[in-house]
Amino acid sequence: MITVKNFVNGNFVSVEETIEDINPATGEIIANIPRSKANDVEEAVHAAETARNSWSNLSLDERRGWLEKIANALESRSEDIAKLESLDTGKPIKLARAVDAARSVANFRFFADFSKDYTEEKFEMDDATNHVIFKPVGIAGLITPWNLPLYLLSWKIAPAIVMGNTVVAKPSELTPLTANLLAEVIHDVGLPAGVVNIVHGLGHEAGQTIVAHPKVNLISFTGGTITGKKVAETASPMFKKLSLELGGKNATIVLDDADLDSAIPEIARSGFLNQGQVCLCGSRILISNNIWDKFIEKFVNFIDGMKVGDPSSDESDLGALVSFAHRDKVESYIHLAQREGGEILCGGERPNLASPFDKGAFLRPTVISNLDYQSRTATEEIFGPVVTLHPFESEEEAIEMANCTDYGLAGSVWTSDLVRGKKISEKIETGMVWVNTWLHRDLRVPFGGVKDSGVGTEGGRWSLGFFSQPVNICVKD
Ligand code: TXE
Repeated sequence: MITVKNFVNGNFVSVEETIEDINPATGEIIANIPRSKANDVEEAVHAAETARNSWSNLSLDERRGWLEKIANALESRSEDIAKLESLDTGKPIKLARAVDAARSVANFRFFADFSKDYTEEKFEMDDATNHVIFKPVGIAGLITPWNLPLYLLSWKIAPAIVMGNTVVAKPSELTPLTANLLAEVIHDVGLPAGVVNIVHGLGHEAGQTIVAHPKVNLISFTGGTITGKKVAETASPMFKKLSLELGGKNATIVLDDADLDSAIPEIARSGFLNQGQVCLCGSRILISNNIWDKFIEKFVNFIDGMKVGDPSSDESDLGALVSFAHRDKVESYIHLAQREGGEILCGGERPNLASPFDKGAFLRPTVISNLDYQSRTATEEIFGPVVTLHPFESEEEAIEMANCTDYGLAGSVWTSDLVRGKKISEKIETGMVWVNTWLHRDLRVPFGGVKDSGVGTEGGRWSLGFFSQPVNICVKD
């Protein structure tokens, strides 16, 4: 049993009440974590405020050096990250190693390196020079979800602190363990006290208190669209800098000239990576009528062969969903799909697993066809191992179908004609589109959605811009 404490002002501190943390693959309680209240958040904000001046007075190079130290120390604990992430989320350990552990280290290393040129911009006039400098915003409130816990927390902490802000972060109460590991790493490397504070607890308590705190100047939130609306309702009238990375219902468009043998494993990855619990997952697959039968046969065969089970086994392609409540939600969408006339081509039920995994929140990967593309199942975010298939006649129809949801995060197009692929991508109303690939990330590029998928853009210089305040100093010659 792991005991998790808050990390405030460089110390690990207990709070009065705790919450149980459950391993969703077995139902076992694995940790007790703090249920922080307003006074606990207050202490963290006070620590962040006290550390503000000295941290922002360090040079950019000095702060970059701290990021490198954190990256190296995190890297030496990569296997611990993978194990804890797999235990806490139910995801396969091979995924936690390749994605969660690797990317968490890479985030610190990337921003340490990439920020070196983000110093000052100059705009000359005939008789004056404008110097644009980048100041810290102040105290950053960072709120993160359970699907990619340390990956997303480090994606926010690294640019926030390198630009001179101090941080109060609240990880998801469902997956607190790797945030705790990061606190240990930060403690071990000796980062100045109060620069990063981590407060555990419930969203409507600790999370809401951070968002509403008058001394927290900036909020970066990743999570569900409904929660994002609540965060915006609180933060916007307080004129806080706000970034909301919310949900998606991303379309995967398969044109008739796609090379199905190479595309299908990638389309399957895009539908089912992390049990379909990635905001970028391609959960609506739009398929040209000309290849509909061929696609279905190959795709369903591939998905049926995916192995669901013990997350610690290298054999498992899918592990457990993050919680029993979340599996209930995903299953309720499978039932809705049946009521909406959908035909389940594979999955749709829980797998038969041996003890202790018979008690876990597992679900077989599910493929559904025969649904109207405007049905609720095909337009609402399910965030689980469920994809729907829809035929189209023409490119125009595919684009109309892709754009018919309230979301606008990502999408992918599969074709052997790259010009055609790029042309279609330009018409898709999302923040990101991949052609013949998916989740192929370059950390320098903008990341963010349109419509109900959020506001604000992170990634590369967009993150550095968000976590800093540009100030123009115009000097007359
Ligand atoms: O996330 P929440 P939930 C989607 C997905 C999922 C749905 C709900 O569809 O089924 O959202 O998931 C904190 N003020 N995504 O309910 O509530 C919370 O403690 C401040 C997509 O589990 O959005 C956690 O730290 N904070 C998504 C974080 O918000 C609050 C990833 C996210 O939790 C709060 C996760 C409040 N009032 C779910 N209420 C993605 N975009 O990747 C909650 N929180």
